[in-house]
Parts: sequence; C-alpha cells; structure tokens
Amino acid sequence: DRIVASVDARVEALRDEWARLEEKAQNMPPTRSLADALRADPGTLQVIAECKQRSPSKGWLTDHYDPVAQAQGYQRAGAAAISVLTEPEFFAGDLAHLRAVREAVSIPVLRKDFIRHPVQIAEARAAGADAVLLIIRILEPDQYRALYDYATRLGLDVLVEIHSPVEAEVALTAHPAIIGVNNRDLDSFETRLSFSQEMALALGPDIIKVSESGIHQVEDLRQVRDWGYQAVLVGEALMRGRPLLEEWRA
Ligand code: IGP
Repeated sequence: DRIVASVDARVEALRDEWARLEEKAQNMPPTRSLADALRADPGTLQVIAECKQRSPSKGWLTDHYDPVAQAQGYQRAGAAAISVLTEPEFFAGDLAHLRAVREAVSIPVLRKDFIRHPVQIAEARAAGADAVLLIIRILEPDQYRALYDYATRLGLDVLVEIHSPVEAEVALTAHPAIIGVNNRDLDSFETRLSFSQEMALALGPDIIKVSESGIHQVEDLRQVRDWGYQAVLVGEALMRGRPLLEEWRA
C-alpha cells in the first residue's frame, strides 16, 4: 500500500549508507533490554508509552510536539519503556526525535517505524534505539526471519506485531520473546480490544504479550492484565494528556 511504497523509497535512498550505519551500530554502547523491562515485575502490567505527533486515522494529536518533554513525563509517571514514531510522511516522525529521547530517559526506547530492510535496523541501532518494531503484515516470512536475526545480532530487542491468527503463526517461527497484538483493524482503522483476548490463548503464557492500540482507560488496562498480558502500548490517550499512567498506578 501507500506506506510500503513510501518506506521502500526511503530505503532506496539509504542503501548506500548501509556499511557505514552497520559499523556505527556495532560500535554503539550496550542496549537497554525491552524484554527485561516488561518482565521486571511479574503480575503487574507495564506500559510502553508512545511519542506520536499524528496518525493517519486521527490526524494531529497535539499542536505542540515536544517528544523529549513527553518522554520525560512518561518516565516520571512510571512508564517501563518509550516508543518513538520515526515515520515522517504519515506520522510526522523523525529519527532525530528518537535520538533526543534516548539521551533524555533511562528506560528502553523502541523505534516505531515500518521496517522492510536491514539498513533501517542498522540505522535504528546507530541512532540509539534499544528495540525495533517488525510488522508481520508488511513482510514476507523469510524476510521477517532475516530481519529478526539481524536485529538480534545488533543487540536489539524486537517487538513483533501481529493483526491476525495467521500472522501469529508466522511470527512464532522466529521464536520471538515479545509479541505485540495490534487491536487496530488496518482496513477500517477501528480498534477492538477483545482481539487481544483471542490472541492471548493462541500465543500461550511464555511469550511477553503487549496489547497495542485503542487503549484509553484504566478499565482497558485491567482487562488486558487479566487476559495474561505483560504490557500495553499506548499512544493517543497519553498524547492527548490523559493521566492514564497516574490512574493505573494509583
Ligand atoms: C498506539 P494508540 O491507539 O494508543 O494511539 O496506538 C500504537 O499501538 C500505534 O501507534 C501503532 C502503530 C503501529 C503506529 C501500533 N502499531 C505501527 C505505526 C506503526
């Protein structure tokens, strides 16, 4: 679709820099483990808090986007990790946001983007990312496994995103530590939290499960925890200033 075409154009422009980025990636200081952060306190639900300026479905989420201040606020309020949108065309993201956020917090930082090629993973690690997102929907199964291995070799954790039971089967072939269940239907843009409930059974108890999208209230967090999830990924509600982290910890 349109996002994939835009991503592939970005990759094309980066290809010549792969060797340089890979070398830089290999010389970065150690990453902070996302898996450890999400497993830190068994029985409690952790929050990955997202810095996102806009989205295709909701438009602009804030009129003054300051990802560093946003991320520092998330950390103070008890987030376990930060997700930073770096996709420029549809989400108004920038790799510079990730670089700045990584310097400003002490918890793991996830690069939220549409990754199709290893050069983007080297670029993420070189920019300071601790983890990357891999979206099964936009990858061939072999391509997914190669990207998963490459990220792991560079010391990154991977959040593997699924939208269906069939995608879950593909995701599991790489034996991932962390799976993100996206509650948003990519055709209608509607979110349905009970999709997380359905996928909990299919994924089993041993994988770190993250429920993504459409999480707005404490009641949603409670449900997802009761379905056996270790974490949620929340963007819009937090960007609009909802004190969800404070309410959850209260
Ligand atoms: C956050 P929400 O509904 O809380 O803003 O959703 C996150 O799940 C969403 O931003 C997201 C996303 C993605 C964005 C999930 N997967 C892939 C871009 C690319």
